[in-house]
Amino acid sequence: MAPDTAKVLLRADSSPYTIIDSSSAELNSSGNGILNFNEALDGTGYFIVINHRNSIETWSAAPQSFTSGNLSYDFTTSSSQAFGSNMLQVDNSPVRFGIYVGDPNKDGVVDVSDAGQVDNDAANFVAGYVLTDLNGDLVVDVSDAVFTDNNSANFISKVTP
Ligand SMILES: [Ca+2]
Ligand SMILES: [Ca+2]
Repeated sequence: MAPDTAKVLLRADSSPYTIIDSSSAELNSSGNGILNFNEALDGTGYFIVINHRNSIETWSAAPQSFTSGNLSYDFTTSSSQAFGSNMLQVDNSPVRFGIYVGDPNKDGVVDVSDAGQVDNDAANFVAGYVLTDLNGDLVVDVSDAVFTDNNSANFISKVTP
């Protein structure tokens, strides 16, 4: 993947799933990142919520807890690592899953309004670190529009408890 910043929230394990803490870090080309949280407690369950600038917000399948100040969670091993299995297989060897991209207006749904935004920027040859560059190559073109087209056709939206 193209390295990019993700914001990760820790949310309480029961309704209304209050935001307990948040942290941002750049995820590397393997999708790994180390985040520091100041408010998290050992032995308390938190949903891990990934927020990325133009992707669908994605929650961990179940609450996770810290032990001795550490928590490791890998979303990529199976779609079932995400709440509602809301991820897509992005590689066969090794098998890897990723969160859905294509929500530059960040309303939790990939639909025609996102596709319109990408199509407009592609028509205007927009380049750089912009929300409509969905594959992270710093250019907005038809290869980005494929994501909004496919994911809107499949009615991709965020799935939360
Ligand atoms: Ca959207
Ligand atoms: Ca692009």
